[in-house]
Amino acid sequence: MAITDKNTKHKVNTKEAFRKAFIKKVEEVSGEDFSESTTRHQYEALAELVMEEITAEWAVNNSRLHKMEEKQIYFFSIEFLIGRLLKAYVNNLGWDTMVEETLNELGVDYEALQSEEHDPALGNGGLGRLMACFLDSTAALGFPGHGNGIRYKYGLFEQKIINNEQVEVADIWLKNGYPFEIVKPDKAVVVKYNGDVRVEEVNGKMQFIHENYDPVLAVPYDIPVKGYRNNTVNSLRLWSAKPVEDFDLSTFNQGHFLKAMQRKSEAESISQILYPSDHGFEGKLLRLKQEYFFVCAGLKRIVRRYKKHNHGSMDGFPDKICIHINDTHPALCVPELMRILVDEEGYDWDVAWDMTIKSISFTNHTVLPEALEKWPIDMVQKLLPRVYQIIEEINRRFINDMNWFYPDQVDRNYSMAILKDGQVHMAHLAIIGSHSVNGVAELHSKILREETFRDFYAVFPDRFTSVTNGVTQRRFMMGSNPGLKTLLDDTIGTDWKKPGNMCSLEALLPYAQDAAFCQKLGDIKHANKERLAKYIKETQGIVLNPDSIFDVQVKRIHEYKRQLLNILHVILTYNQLRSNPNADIVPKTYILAGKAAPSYVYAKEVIRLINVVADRVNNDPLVKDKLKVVFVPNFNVSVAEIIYPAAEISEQISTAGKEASGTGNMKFMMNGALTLGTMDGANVEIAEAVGMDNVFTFGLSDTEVYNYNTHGGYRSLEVYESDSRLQEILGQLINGFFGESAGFQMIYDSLLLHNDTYFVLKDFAPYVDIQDIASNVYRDQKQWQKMSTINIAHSGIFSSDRSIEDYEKRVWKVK
Ligand code: RUG
Repeated sequence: MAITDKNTKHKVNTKEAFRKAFIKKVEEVSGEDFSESTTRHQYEALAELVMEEITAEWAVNNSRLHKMEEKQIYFFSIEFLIGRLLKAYVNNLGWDTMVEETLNELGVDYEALQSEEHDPALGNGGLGRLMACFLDSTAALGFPGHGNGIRYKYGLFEQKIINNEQVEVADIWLKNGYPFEIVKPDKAVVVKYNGDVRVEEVNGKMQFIHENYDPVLAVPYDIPVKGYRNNTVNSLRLWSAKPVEDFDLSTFNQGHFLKAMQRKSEAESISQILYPSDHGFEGKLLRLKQEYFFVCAGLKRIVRRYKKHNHGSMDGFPDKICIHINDTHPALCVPELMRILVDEEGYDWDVAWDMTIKSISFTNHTVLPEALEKWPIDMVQKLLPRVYQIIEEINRRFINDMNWFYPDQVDRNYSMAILKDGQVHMAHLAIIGSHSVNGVAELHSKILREETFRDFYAVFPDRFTSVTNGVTQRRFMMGSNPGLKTLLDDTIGTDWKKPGNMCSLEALLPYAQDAAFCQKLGDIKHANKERLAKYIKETQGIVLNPDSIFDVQVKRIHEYKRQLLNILHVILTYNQLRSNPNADIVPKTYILAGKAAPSYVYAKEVIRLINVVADRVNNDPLVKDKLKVVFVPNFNVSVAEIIYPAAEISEQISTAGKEASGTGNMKFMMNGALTLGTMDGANVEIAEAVGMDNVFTFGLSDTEVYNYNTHGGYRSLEVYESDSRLQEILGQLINGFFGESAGFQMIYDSLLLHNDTYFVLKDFAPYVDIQDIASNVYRDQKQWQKMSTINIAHSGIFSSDRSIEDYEKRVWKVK
């Protein structure tokens, strides 16, 4: 518990010292005697104490990093879904027992205190959460790795369910201030938009001068990323947009009050809101502005700092700096770094290109065509005139080289262009401008190589690699499932908790046969189910049966993730129970949660269907305790931390080939839930790790889906006509069964008239069968707990520590 770093100034390292410091701090923040303090005051006090401790370490760490002796990694990402930080800081400091015991003695409710922290929703889902897990693991492993993104004023909307429908409410996460950031106005930089590029010849060299531009100020806010019980403190830098002059006084003095205000709000709009779509391409100028904003500001600061500590030279930049781009949103790093190297640092194009490629690596996170970003050429040209010229030149040289090396493949060469069909293809830019391109699970990487980027793979085979995603066990297991953590410590010792060491959980394997261990594991799960049931009772008034199977699907609502398949099966079970209320079925509770992009009408219909079905089922006395359906509103990191430990079945049922990896599947697994899923994304590797006997798999393979799709899909009507269960269920969607106004024509049509793009009906029968198999296994609790133990024992490879170690070896080569 004691802080060992001798450079640490603060000495809150004994219970007594902490107790005193805490009481004093509460009195400072509240201006009242401790006995009068509110939970809010107590939260603010603890947050301040934690920050004082961490910032002291941060300063030491930063001055070491500034010397640039070690190679540094920068994650550029448009999303960082960090979740609440207080408890994670407390744990990483090694303060957990001290804090828990002291607060308990002082009569302070630690859980309530933690709930005072607004969960910052600065990401949509898997993409942003992955970055947060990677930051945690990078620091835990002692690597210098930092995040670079946007400090959105409004995070992802808060989801409410009103009349069974999703209603979006603004998420004002900064309303009460945020104690874990430090604003650094002295490190603000200017980002330039629009304007013209003038070319001038100076000493025989062309100079490109960007003028008449619209400047916007990027102001950094830094959040410390504290390593687990070590003295690494890295940084997450989030940029906020401000007008260069807070107020355009000259315009105002000329009487143009509105115009002066408009400049201010135009600048601020850049970091105003996180786009609520995690896959669809947002054809908005503002989105492009956002992408350039954090790329330009981030690179400027990295270059400045690098030069400052390297006598003003950029020569060794690629040996010391890794710019890792998280999907294509930061792909403008490629032309922007070229612009800095060529225009500002005076390098020849070829040298600059070599340095750029060596510095940048790219992770792709999706193969969905609608998510592969493209921007209209004229938009990029107007907004970013010099950057566009550089993209044009990169494209020209690339196509020239291709035509030189592969003169007989002109069509293929052109298909790989960055500029084509009037658009800038961001994935092509990212691949051409990076030394490493990876997918996020083995299957996904294979699809990238063989389908999506097949031509690029033929040209750059060595550039392609694969790194399977991972999640931080420190938040999603040790932090959120204390019962399990203690059981593991008592059973196999504490070594598994050391960063990078989670695979030693395999020592648990012999206990899969141990009745006493399995009994304890079952008891912990039951307690976690009771905790979730209590939360749902308190927040939604729905009473759950903790003895029923908790079958959970929580993730963004998307057609390809097929929440629809899940709910169609629920309707089937309901129909079966209505016709035979005494049927001998294992009681089941279906728990779903997730947000739909506000403009994604179909996904919102699926949410409505789930809620309508839940209403009907939960209020039907016929099914009593045998079937319950809950849609938990406003799924976010904090809610997730209550749900994962309570789950018994982890629904991972995407159409094969569509889910790049998934990371929820890993969080469920390490909490002992059994995966019920398709062979898609990282499910494949989960199945390989635990063996096919310890997962429930079903459905079409990615190859079968691909083959159907290359031949125009399958005939959903045929499946429908041959399955009376489907006829009844789909009929109920449109015949008023769920109430006069509760028709679901859009869903019905998508399945039958529009040929069921995501193979819901095709996979329905195998899904029903595997659900039955899972329920039957559940009757044998010994067998179930054995499978659960095997899943936990093999979950070590899905730690983000392992992912970071793989990136280190395959991509960054920091050591
Ligand atoms: O959909 C993918 C998930 O399969 C994956 O696990 C996650 C992290 O790699 O990224 C998700 N994703 C992809 N979110 N947004 C995108 C497209 O930008």
